[in-house]
Amino acid sequence: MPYSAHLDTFTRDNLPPPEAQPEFLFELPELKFPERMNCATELLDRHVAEDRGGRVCIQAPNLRWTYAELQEKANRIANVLVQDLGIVPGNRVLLRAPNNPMMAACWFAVMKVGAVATATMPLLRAKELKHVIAKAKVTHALCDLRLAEELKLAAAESPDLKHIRWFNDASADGLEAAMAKHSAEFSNVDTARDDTCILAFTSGTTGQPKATMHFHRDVMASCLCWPPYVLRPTPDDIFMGTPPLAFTFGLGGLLLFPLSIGASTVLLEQGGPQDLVDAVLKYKATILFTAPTSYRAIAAIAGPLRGSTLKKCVSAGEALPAATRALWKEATGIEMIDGIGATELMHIFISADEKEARPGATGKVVPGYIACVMDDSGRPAKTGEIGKLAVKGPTGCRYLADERQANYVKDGWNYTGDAYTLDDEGYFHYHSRTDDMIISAGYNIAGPEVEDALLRHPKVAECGVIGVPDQERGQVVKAIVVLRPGNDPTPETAKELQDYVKQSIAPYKYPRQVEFVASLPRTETGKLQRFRLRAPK
Ligand code: 3UK
Repeated sequence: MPYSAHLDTFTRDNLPPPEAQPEFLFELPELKFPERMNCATELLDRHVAEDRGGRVCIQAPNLRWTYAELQEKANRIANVLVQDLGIVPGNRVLLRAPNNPMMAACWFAVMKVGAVATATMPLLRAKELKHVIAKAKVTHALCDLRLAEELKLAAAESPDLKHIRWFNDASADGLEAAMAKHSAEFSNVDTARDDTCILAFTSGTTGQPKATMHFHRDVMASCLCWPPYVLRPTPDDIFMGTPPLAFTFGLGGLLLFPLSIGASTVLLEQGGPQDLVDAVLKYKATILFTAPTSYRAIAAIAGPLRGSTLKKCVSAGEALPAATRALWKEATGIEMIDGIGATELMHIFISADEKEARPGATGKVVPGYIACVMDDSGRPAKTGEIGKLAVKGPTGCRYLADERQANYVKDGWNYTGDAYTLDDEGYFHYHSRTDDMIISAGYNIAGPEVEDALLRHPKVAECGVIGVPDQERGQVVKAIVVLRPGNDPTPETAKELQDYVKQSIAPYKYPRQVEFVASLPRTETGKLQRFRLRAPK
């Protein structure tokens, strides 16, 4: 048996069998990890041990913690978990809060005690929480008092979940009161590099969410590939953004990556366009992480960001339309860094920095990974030919006890479910989700390309393009459009948009149907829920 610090072997027992797992690559010298490692030691304690304890680590409204202060909080919470709540290495701890410093301290405490962090999106309701708790066999929960209601409902029907502590709670039985009774010292559990430390649930636009398993070494690998090779931050950078810490895009961009290099992060509970513009100026943020739609919404009021401290803007979660890239550059002067990542692979594996960026392309494969566009028989497609994106690297898909493992991993490759082309300069171009390709009168049409064309029209705020069943053509292209304020949802406007698309891309791609709506259905991670657009009303 390989070494493990887990006394509760639930995650190890529920790994996919070796033959169902992807191949893992550790070619880069920095990815040769020691057999035992704890990512909290690397990301947090190391800075204090190396005399950087006094540096600013996390800021939030009316709060500023140094590395030493975050370490102290995390140690106290770790002591509460072990001494008051009887945690055992390998137990699953549900974490639930808006993005705030206590959430970060709890996350590190869970790493320190060798347990498994199961963070949940703030908007989840009791029914969804119950599923997470049952699937991950959650035994403990640390939750922001303001999000207590739904968790209490779920806990009442979840016999596995025995211990809950509320934080940002001033009462005598809150987590803060318990922390005050415990030591600020804690010696981290000596976990194995391949002990699971997070269970990240997929945002799941369809079907039951899947739990992806990541090891201590995966957390470190995500910090050692895309950040140093593409983002290239410095210890003086100030990170900021909107993705929830329960989403690995947010966990990496707003917590792991800044801490991995001794930089600082700003955690905001509110991520509306005006909140973000104000916060960038107030905290002098230099790096911003958010989704394409959010950049589009901020662009309208982004004037003050031009010439500000903001230098790097990262977009992920959904394809970045070339129209949005252009709009952002016009508004701020900044060329965005696009990157495709996935919960299954922890973070970004294809991307381009601000100098290498090409409108309409996601970028090149990130060092540490290899990527390929495959044809239907699982062989590399020809240059320029549309196929399925397949990836391998130091991280990869392991679904906890889930038959759908075989859909994502084939022949050692991770299939992300995206249709891509590769050009002869090594740039990968996104077309659509594999199952979202529209087939109309024998033509393959990628919805996002039509969306990009529509987004260039000055009357369009947001849009989604889908295929709807049609007797004659199999499917026809339908656009669902949110107009900018002051424009009328009339047949004339629809005709104007149709003509506009016909003029900018191949005419057979134009939307034969146009519907105007007030807003589009999106996940908490900013993704358009196409299946809801397709559902008959
Ligand atoms: C889509 C993109 C085109 C794509 C994520 C960065 O989004 C993340 O993880 P999810 O598991 O979804 C994965 C899927 O989302 N996608 C994401 N980024 C892009 N499509 N261009 C992009 N730049 O369909 C992918 O398969 O929610 C993103 C870091 C960590 C993440 N978890």
